[in-house]
Order: sequence, then structure tokens, then C-alpha cells
Amino acid sequence: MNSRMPKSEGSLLSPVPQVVSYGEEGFALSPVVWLVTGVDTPPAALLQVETSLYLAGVKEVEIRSTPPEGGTADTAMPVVIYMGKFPANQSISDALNLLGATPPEALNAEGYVLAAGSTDSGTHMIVLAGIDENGTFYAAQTFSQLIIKKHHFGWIPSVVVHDWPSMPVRGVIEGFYGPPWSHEERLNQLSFYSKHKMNAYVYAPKDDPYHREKWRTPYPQDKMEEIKQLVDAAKRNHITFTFAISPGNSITFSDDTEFQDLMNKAQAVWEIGVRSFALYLDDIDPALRFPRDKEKFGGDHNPPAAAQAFLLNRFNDEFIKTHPGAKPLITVPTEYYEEGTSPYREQFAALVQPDIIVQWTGIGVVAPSIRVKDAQFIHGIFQHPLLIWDNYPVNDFDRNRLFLAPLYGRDAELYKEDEIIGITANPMNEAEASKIPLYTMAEYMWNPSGYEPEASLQKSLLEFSGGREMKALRLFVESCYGSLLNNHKEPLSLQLEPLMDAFWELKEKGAFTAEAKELLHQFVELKNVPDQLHHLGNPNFLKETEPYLLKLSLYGAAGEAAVQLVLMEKEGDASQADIQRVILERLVEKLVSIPQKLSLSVMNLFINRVIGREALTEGTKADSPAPTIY
Ligand code: LTM
Repeated sequence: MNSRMPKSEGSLLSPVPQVVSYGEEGFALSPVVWLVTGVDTPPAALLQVETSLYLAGVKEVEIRSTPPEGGTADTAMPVVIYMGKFPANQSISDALNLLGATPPEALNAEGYVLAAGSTDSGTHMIVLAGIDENGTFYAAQTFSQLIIKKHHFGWIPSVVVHDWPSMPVRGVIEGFYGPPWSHEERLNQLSFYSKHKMNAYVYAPKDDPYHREKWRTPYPQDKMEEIKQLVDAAKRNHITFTFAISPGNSITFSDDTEFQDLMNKAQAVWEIGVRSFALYLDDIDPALRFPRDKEKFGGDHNPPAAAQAFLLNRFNDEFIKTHPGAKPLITVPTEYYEEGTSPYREQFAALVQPDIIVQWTGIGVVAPSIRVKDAQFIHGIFQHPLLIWDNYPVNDFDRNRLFLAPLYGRDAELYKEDEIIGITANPMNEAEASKIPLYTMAEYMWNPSGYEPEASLQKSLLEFSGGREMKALRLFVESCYGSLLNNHKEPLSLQLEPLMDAFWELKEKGAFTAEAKELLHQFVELKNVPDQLHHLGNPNFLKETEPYLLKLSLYGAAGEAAVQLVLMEKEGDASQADIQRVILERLVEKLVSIPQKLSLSVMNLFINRVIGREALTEGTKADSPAPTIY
């Protein structure tokens, strides 16, 4: 056995498993496969395995409830797959022993062992053994990723995977301002999350009126039906669906009728299967507005914290604790991103019941980094389990940018702090594009020690594109790359800048044809990105990103015209130079009319230098809806 993953196989597993050992050989799946399941085999895991087998060319999957008789060497025997819980399920434990794959110690919750190999009697065997139902489900996901097609038929390496999540809560909070995702987008996201071993989705779209502004009003029947479908889909995908309400802008904290409204709203979704709830208090004016609240909490050290704690504790006592099966209540305080302590934070910490989970964004609304020492310090203040509300890749505060870079700046050791129970990522309004950075966040959440941002992005793009048009997709992603998390990095500018510098330097010396050619080549590539991305067959992505793609393409065309203009001038061809100048100025006009911004500041500098005046400034025409309170 070797403990490193072969580059072509293991490195593509996502999220990167904690421990993988590959054997020397693998084996082909047989046309008929026996699948030994038990009562503890989750249906979604079974479906996943069956589907993968059929896609790999298997003709028949025979489901069995008892293991086949062993002992006789029979190479014609079908591949046998065991699926279920261990150590509770004896046949699963026996199968693991046969393959020498028993884990050295107990696995974390949601952990699993996946073993594929041959027994002494020659039977090809695969064991997908979860420590719990989620574990078996994740073993099934990893199994699907391990199948390779050899000669058009499924083949599986000989391997032992011991895997578990580093963070217990891993997921997404639809918590942004602006257009909420559509129902179809949400359903599609849930499948994406489970494929990436994320287990949490928080429903908290700020501009769903029934979530915040009209929090008292029950959801209309059609919306309720949609929520039910989401809850069911989340369950199927082994994801906890958290239903959030943001009542803080208008609630009278001490009012019984208002409290009953809140209970009714929660009860309605409880009845359709919701078991996890959040009451959010971010982005509100914390000052008490209503006489009744002023009277009840006005004498406290910190009246807003006292009022909020009263509401949270009452909901915890009267709803969460009276509904067996409800998960711990989640909240976000009004001071969720500040650096230090405050009277509000101290009183909130002291009064809010200790089992209520507190969300925190790191230091800063969009935290450039989240360090272990920050987490320890903030936990010292709040003294509640902390769930990170990571404001990446959210773009509601700058609707003219996309954040497609991988996750940066989160300490690999954060998960070791017991107080940090996990992360929910706040994504962009653009659901499909969000998948690109979310892939990398899922990898970080599962196995932060194995997380490497650039390698993760590469895998994300491979999955997103299905291997098609990777170069064009990367160019696009690198043009939407800069954020607070990576110090506004512009990989494309970094790539183009030396070519531009050489171009100008050699122009003075009169011998710059090669540099001009290289620049032209790069600009033509930018120009062609949208056409190439049409081949991805992802119309939603193209629709969401249309203005950004157009701008990138126009930059390419403008760069091309700019180089041609300089070349014509150098050659003394005044009429051709005039034509190129007109083309360039028209392109610049179009460029400045597009408010979307790209991580491509060198293009403006280059074009301005060619034109001989400041024609382009990135973002000059951008509106700033500034939906967020900072
Ligand atoms: O971050 C929190 C806790 N609240 C809001 C989010 O709803 C919003 O999406 C982000 C980013 O603008 N900022 C917030 O303050």
C-alpha cells in the first residue's frame, strides 16, 4: 500500500479525504454486482451507488440482505458491495476485517470507511461503511468519484479511505440582500451541497418579505409548498434545513401577541418537517422603540441585549424545548463582526441561554482572514458555540462584482477550536456562479488541513466545466477574482503586465513585433471567452454572467485594436491607424457603459496609454445599491 494518492485518481476526490491508501491493483466491476444492504443503509446512498454502477456499465445490481457464502475461490463471482453502518452491523465489520480496513480508532460523526480490494478467496469486494447514516451516504459519494472508466467499463482502484469531516456543520446560508434564489436554483443547490459533503442550508434570504419585513405574515400556500419541497429535498440529501426569521426591525420583544405570531410561523414550518430554527438580529437598529419594551428592559445594563435575550430564551423554552427532535436554536447578534467586546456583547453573552448557537462573521463583515486567535478571543466574549457566517462569496454589497476565487484566509486549525462548530457560507445572488467558490469552501470545511486554494479551484473548474473549455473558464474566473480575502488579487493583470511592459519598452527601440504578437494572442483569447463558454451547456451560468462576459470580451477586442493602432502608427500607416483608433474609441464607449467590474485594472492603463488620455476608469459608471449596513 502507498499512502499517497496517485495524481490521476485520488487527487480528484473532493473534498480531499483525511486518509487514503492505494493498493497496487484495482479491478473491473462485474456485469452483475451484488449489493448487500441492511436496514441502516440510507436510501439516498443506495440510489447513489446503484446509479453510479449503471453509469459505469454494470448491467444488473442484485440487492441482497445477507452476505454471500464465502470460502471457495471463485473468480467468476460478482463484485460484492456492502453498505451500512459499522461497528453495529456485524456483516459490515466482518467485511472490513476481510479487507484489513478496520479504522485504527473511532471515527468522528459522519465519518466512513471505504475499502475496495480482493479477499484471500479472490472475491472482489467493496465496503461502504458509515459510522452513521450520513457517513454511509458520504462513502457512497466517494465511491462514485473513485470509479474510473477503463475500456468503456467501470474500474475501481484497490483502496482504503478513512474519512470524516473536521467541522460538524458545513454549509450555506442564503442570507444575502437582493433577489433571492429561485425555487429551482435552491433545489439544484441542495444536490450540489450533498455531492460536496455539506450538511447545512439556512433559509434566510433578506428580501423574502416573509422572512424579514412581513415576518408575522404566514407564507401563502404556494410558497409553503415550495418550502416543503426544499425540506424534503434537504432530507433526501442528508442536509439540515434551517428556517430563519429576522423579526428584529419591528418586533416588540416583550409582547405576547407578537411572540405568538413568531410561534405560529415556526409551527407552520415544523408541520412540514422543519427541525432547525434561527432567529436573526443582524442589521437592525438595536435601540428599543416601543414603550412596553422600554419599560421592561430600560433598566438593564444594556437594554437591547436584554430584550433580544428575552426573546431568544423564550423561543428556546417555549418552542425548541417543547418540540422533541428540534435542533439547537441559532441566532446572530446585532454586533456580529466587531473586533472587541462591548456592553451589548457582554450582556448578550451573559443573558442568552448557553445552548443557543451564535453566528459570527469573523472580524469585519467580510473578514479578510479568520484566525484561531480571533475565534478564541470572540468565543471568550460570547461564550456560546460559534457558527461562522462566512460572508464569502456574497456580493450583495457590490452588485457589479462576482467573486469567483477560491476561499482564502481561513486558518487550517480553526476546526480544532471546539467552540467553532462549523461554517455557513453566504453566497452570491448568482446561484450557478456561486458553485465555483462554494466547491472550494466545501473542501475547506471538510478537511482544512488538506485544503489548498489553487488546487481546489482547479478541481472546481474541472467539475463545473466537465473538462470542456477549461482555459476560457479559467480566464473568466481570473477576471472575477479579486476580493478582500485575497487582497484584491488580479491574476490576469499579473500575467499581462510584464507583456505590456516589454511591449512599451521595446517599442521605443523599434523592435517589438514578437511582444505585439504575444499581446494580440492574449487579447484574442479574452475576446473569445464568451463564445467558448457557450460550449459548457450551462445557460443559467451564461445568463447570470452575461455582462461580465461581454465586458471581458470587449476588453479583449479593445486590447487588440490598441495594439494594432500602435503598430500602424509605428509603421507610419496613418489611415489604418485612424481606423484602429475609431474602432478602439467605440469599444471604449461600450466598455464604460457596462457597470460590472473585472479584476483587470491593467487593461484600463494600457488602453489609456494608447489613446493618450484617461478614457477608461474601472467602475466609473457603477451604481452602488449598498444594501448592507457597515
Ligand atoms: O452578515 C450578516 C450577519 N448580515 C448581513 C448579510 O445579510 C449580508 O449578506 C452581508 C454581506 O453584505 N452583510 C451583512 O451584514
